[in-house]
Amino acid sequence: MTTRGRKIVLAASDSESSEYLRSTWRQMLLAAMPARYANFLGVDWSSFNEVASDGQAKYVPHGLRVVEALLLRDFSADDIAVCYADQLDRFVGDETRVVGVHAHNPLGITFATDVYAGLYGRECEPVNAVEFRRLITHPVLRRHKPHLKLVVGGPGAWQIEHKGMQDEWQIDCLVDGEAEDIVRPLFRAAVSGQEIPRKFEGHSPGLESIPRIRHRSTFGVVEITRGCGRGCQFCSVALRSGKSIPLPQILDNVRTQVAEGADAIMLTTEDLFLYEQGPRFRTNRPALKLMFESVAAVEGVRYVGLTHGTIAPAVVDPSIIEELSPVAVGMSVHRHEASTHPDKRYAMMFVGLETGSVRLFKQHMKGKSYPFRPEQWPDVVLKGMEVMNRHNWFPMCTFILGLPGERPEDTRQSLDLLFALKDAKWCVIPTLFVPLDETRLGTRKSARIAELTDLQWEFFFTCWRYNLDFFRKSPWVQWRFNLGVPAYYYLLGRRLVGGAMKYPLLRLGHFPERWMRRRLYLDFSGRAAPGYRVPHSVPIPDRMYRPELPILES
Ligand code: B12
Ligand code: SF4
Repeated sequence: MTTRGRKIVLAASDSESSEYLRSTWRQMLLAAMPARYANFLGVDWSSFNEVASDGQAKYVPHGLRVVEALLLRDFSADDIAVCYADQLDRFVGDETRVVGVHAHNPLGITFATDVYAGLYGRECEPVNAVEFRRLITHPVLRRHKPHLKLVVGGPGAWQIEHKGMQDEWQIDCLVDGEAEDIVRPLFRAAVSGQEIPRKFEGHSPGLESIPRIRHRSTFGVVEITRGCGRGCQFCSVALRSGKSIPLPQILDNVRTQVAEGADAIMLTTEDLFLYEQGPRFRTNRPALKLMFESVAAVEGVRYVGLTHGTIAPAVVDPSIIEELSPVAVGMSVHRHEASTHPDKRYAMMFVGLETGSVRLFKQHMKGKSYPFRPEQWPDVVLKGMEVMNRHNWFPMCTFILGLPGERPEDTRQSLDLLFALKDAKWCVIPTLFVPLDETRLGTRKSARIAELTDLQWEFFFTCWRYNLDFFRKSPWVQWRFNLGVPAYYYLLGRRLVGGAMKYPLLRLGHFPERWMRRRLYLDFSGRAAPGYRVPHSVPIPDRMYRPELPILES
């Protein structure tokens, strides 16, 4: 049987589209979990993506919705279908000319993903990679390849070039970076059968080029800013020029999501505190508050979630956190016993802490602490965490192990900072350095699991020990886990990475500290106090920086 198909088909993989239980955690787990063991660990994802009655996807990653909105300026809705892998053969047919695929993390080789799958063996791929391959090698694409062009774009498109998979997957064009100015001419050319370039580099578009979306995005993602000027050398979004999306456009996008069944909105940004910022990264408190309250007031919105934010603004002006909390905490989907909110809710925001080493901080990310100096970074982290926790913000923080030039004393400083955060309410995710293409560290060497030092393993597993202790639900599960730790080490871990992980891993499994005291840097026996303390206040050294002035007057 032949299908006519749609002229343009847009697709995203199941694991990148999933919003099961409104849990970003779960989606991130899918990105990091070894596919081979996913079923065994009881993790399902495909069956949870909802499909509309005509077979189209109910929600896909926001970037693909932006592409769709741009294409709807040149093509009619009947020319375009947006779907998941399982429905591709309903829409790709004889008349299809372009298939556009979104790639968030297509090979699972970015921060935090391959490291976790790698703990199960080199040949273990994360779920994301397996799901993306299932989509991009779908038989219907091969069958109709002679008359269609395959275009892949999204924040992870670089991974395909990096791993040399473009030809094997018969991808005609890879689009790297922001695509507002590229999509329309590219798809018009492809639809009319013209040759298209093998690769396009996107550049930051003008604000007016970013369209209002027409259909629902995964997790109700609504962009509030794009770009970030803090300039961290390992970060790809550092290269995007900064802008805030106008409030009417934000609210239209919220209404679009709600009209299609979303009850949760995720305010998406590289840094929440950059929204309508003033000079020198000054937080625009009134604008932020108005935006939060306006989004929360849209009928049908039950939950509001956050993506990323820096920690320095919470130290500059703690009242920002307090003022945003009625929405950020009160409408959060997350709950934890440690919250003092009446419904036990807490706000979760991704915060990149990355290192405790002032030397590495200065070298690779000194803009992150502004208006504070790099030397104040540990104080900024400790004070910022105190402020956030006080208002029931339990951030999810990342650290990067193996940054270029990392020495043992740098890892020790990160361990010292980690130890000082032992009572914090947070989740801490250790990741390994990955040189993202086109970043300033793009040509440097990746950190590798097999080369981690014993100090780095100690950092890695101490983070997870904190997380287990903070998020543990049942002592029975914990007990089973503790027993599994030595089994994992002797059956697999030792063979994969050698002995460097042994004692840190035993700490993860709650083995008595007296067995490990002489083998590990941090003393968990209770006799040693952390080297850092939460400061009473952190002075702002830049006299030109005047947080007390209203934005317009500074
Ligand atoms: C929201 C978000 C999430 C959410 C929701 C993800 C989802 N599936 O919808 C959550 C929290 C779940 C998440 C998880 C992860 N994320 Co995420 N996420 C983001 C965030 C903050 C916003 C994405 C977004 O919607 N941006 C706005 C849209 C408009 O931008 P865009 O997607 O890039 O789309 C543009 C272009 O890429 C292009 N485009 C997009 N699709 C297509 C398709 C075609 C055909 C074409 C031509 C063009 C095109 O056009 C768009 C307009 O310019 C970004 C950071 C950022 N600000 O972009 C990180 C980011 C994309 N995530 C990242 C990572 C690493 C992850 C995880 C792997 C984290 C982890 N270790 O677990 C997981 C993977 C999850 C998964 N299963 O895929 C990295 C990607 C790094 C990389 N380049 O490889 C980013 C850049 C964050 C960072 N700074 O490190 N993420
Ligand atoms: S602060 Fe965050 S988004 Fe901005 S450049 Fe640094 S890592 Fe990237």
